[in-house]
Amino acid sequence: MDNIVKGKSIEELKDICVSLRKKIIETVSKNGGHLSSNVGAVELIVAMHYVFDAKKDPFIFDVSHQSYAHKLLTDRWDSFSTLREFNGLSGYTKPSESEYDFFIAGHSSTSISLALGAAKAIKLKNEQKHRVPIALIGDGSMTAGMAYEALNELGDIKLPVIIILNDNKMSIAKPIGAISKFLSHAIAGDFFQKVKKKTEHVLKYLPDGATYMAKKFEESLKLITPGMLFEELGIDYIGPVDGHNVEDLIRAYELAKNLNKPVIIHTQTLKGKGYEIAEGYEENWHGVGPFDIDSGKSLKNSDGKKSATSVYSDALSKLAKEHENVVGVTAAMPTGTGLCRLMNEHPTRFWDVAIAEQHAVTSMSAMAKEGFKPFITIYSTFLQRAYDQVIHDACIMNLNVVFALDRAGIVGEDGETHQGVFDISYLSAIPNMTLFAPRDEKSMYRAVEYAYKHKGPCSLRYPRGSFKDCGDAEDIPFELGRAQLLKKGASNKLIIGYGNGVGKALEIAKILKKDGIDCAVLDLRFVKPIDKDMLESLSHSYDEWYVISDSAKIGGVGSIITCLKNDFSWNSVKVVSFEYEDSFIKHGNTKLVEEDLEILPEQIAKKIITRG
Ligand SMILES: Cc1ncc(C[n+]2csc(CCOP(=O)(O)OP(=O)(O)O)c2C)c(N)n1
Repeated sequence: MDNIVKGKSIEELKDICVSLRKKIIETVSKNGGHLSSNVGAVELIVAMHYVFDAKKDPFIFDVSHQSYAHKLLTDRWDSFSTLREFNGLSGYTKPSESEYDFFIAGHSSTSISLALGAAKAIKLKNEQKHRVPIALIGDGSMTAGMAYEALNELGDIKLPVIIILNDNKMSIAKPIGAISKFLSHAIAGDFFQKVKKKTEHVLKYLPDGATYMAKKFEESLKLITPGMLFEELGIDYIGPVDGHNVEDLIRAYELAKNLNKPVIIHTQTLKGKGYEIAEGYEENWHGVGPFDIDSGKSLKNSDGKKSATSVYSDALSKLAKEHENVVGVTAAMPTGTGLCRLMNEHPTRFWDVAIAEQHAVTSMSAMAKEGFKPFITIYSTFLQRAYDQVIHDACIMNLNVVFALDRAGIVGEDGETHQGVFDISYLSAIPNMTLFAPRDEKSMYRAVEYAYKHKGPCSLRYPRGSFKDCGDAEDIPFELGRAQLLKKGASNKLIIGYGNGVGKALEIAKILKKDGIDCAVLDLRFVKPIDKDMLESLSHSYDEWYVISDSAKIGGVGSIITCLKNDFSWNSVKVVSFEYEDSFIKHGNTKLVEEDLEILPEQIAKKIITRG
């Protein structure tokens, strides 16, 4: 592929930016995606392709949700219409999709570590003259500990790595923490502005509006600029640079390239730039579904059902009003997790701690030690990052901590990096941990009530979007380790549902009934501790058990039941699990993904019939 930006004039580059923005807005308005992050990063990426070479320099996009312009500049213009579709382009970077994508990403704050790793490899391979890694990271992603672990080493070993900090003063929501305040405060400060003016005429060769903290000014400026933090860490600082001015960006990038050291270029951008409705601090334009470009109105057809997230948020709000010791935390997802409501209602008891899942778990563990009841509300996929804290700080101490896992199961268009399928496997192995799940809206209230009473660490999981319909199944309180038999059957078949799998189990039972097969249906409710007595008694009437749960098969519900069955020698019972097989699940519309995995209710019913 020819690099279409190399050698172009500034005016031509500006035109390229216009057409990239247009294409991004048009495509996202149809397919959904990360609108405001992408239009905000267009110039940063065009300048990257102008100064560096994506064929040899590792281009590393943090989270990579802002990489659309890079995709469009690297052979994917024509296929861009398939963005986030099943079998189409991913919404994130993906080396299997393009040789220009150095790495996958989806979880935040990995870019500086990746860049440093690449820099070590480049050095060992003696390729430093021709290659330099570039990490593009947002101010939101700079709130996570991992970024500082990498900076810590980078400042010490001083390999050439270029970090482009895209500071739009937004994470998904408002950025949290001292560091983001420091970045903006220092730049806006009066004193800084005065010194900057003085410095500018000395450093005329630098980009307009930018100030390179050259050595001789270093000491005087250190105390008042955001460069302070980075320079103290041993990383050169260039900035602030207008992140929508390609010319300034090119000059800053070239300067950084020539330094041959670790450098951070602090750029300032406007999230949503170029699509007026989304510009600025509009959290709801971070990730969007299809929308009308003129009005900005969503085109998504609502099924009229409440999302599991908002039911959880309602239930927790009720609980928090009743009990003063209820507290809670989200890691940079106040709206996504529904905790924003709690943060408004009880601003002293609910916190957004930024992209800091590990810190969220450990700090809430200490609150539990002090007698509070924390609801740690995190997406299933993001709790992976805090696995050690779950074991080391919550479970060994056997603390009264609740893990509320949102987006458990297949999440759709975000794909591999975001699927919430591993939590049962990774949590069930931990001593003291109790795992349970609501099946529908009504049982979510019961689950949240139960979580409050439970002694020791526990976790409840619920899906993205709304629960599957469970009809008028009796609404009973959760009781530790107790399942609920929803329906007896005349055949030898028992369908065991867990969480959102219960609605699906009922649907499968309905389909099979039409074929003359009358199955029993069990809502397992607890996967740990599991209802041994109920399962033992059911083994006398039903010897074919089918497990339905939105979770990985290995270590999932079926495997827990199989272990139990073997322990208790119910050898006549056959257990078949329809959980996810041992491979990463692709992105795309959830129904299409499930169809591909052959786990739609009709497909499962067919398989059960075929087994006889
Ligand atoms: C470990 C982890 N936690 C949470 C998220 C969800 N998330 C995706 S993007 C984002 C905000 C990133 O903000 P920033 O880096 O400033 O990028 P911007 O979209 O503002 O350009 C968050 C919290 C994530 N991707 N990874």
